[in-house]
Amino acid sequence: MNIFILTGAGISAESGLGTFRDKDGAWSKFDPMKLATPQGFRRAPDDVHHFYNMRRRDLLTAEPNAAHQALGRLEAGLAERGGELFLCTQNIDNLHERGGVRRVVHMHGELLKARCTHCGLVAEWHEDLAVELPCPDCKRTGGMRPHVVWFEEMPLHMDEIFDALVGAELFVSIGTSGAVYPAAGFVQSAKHAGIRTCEINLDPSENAFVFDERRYGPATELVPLWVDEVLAGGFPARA
Ligand code: BJW
Repeated sequence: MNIFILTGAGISAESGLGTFRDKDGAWSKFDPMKLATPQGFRRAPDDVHHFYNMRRRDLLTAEPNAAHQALGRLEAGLAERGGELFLCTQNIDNLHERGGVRRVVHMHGELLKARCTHCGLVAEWHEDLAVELPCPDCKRTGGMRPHVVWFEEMPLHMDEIFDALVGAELFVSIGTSGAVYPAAGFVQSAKHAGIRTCEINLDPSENAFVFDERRYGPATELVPLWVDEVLAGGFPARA
């Protein structure tokens, strides 16, 4: 079976990384228009660097949880059975990779990479970023930014993602509120392509009503159980 999984901040919540729109989420304390838009970065780059520097430091001490590890098991198990996992994440953390998934597509970028807006360099980056840091390649200052996708910017790898989505037999959304497009529209695209859809989340997402099947609870409990079911052949692609 070919499975397309979309993950969001909820899958990393039990690893201690905050979500965005939950009661204590980032957007309850900070203004996304100031910290997650190109205009916000132009107006107050120090504030944006501070926000991502804190999150980068948190990520470097976080560990993958049972849900990340179960998806690593799923990728290997599907491959043994002649199937494939396409894991598309909105998360900028690297916990899927560290949980054992070999191929992860980061549509909103990666926190452990930096990009130079002057020369386009994208480099691994584990340190704090600052306005005065020169680009390691072109040496100009003021252009280094986190390699993440802010509002009004085009998400990454969209052609590859849509090809995989329409080629899948099952679409599963895990730990995302369904508030941010284009990811929030994937379930509709899957439905139009006749693909079975399933949501696994703590609470119903904004587009919960579209899914064929819904399971609610913590990802660390529900995802390993669901993976066991799939690998035992008890979760067929068609309803
Ligand atoms: C648990 C749990 C546990 C908790 N177990 N579950 C219509 C169509 C197309 C586009 C748009 C549109 N309307 C508006 C737009 C534009 C915009 C958008 O969608 N805005 C909405 C707010 C309406 N989208 C964009 O701008 C995107 N670009 C784009 O569309 O390009 C085309 C374009 C170009 C020019 C002009 C206009 C369009 C880009 C979106 C970039 C998003 N960036 C962010 C921040 C950067 C990365 C970062 O800092 O990390 O990405 S915003 C933030 O939201 C972050 C996330 O990836 C993203 C999604 O959040 P997620 O993952 O769903 O988290 P939460 O907190 O919302 O939900 C967590 C869920 O987990 C909850 O449901 C909990 O219940 C659950 N949970 N604990 C299981 N233990």
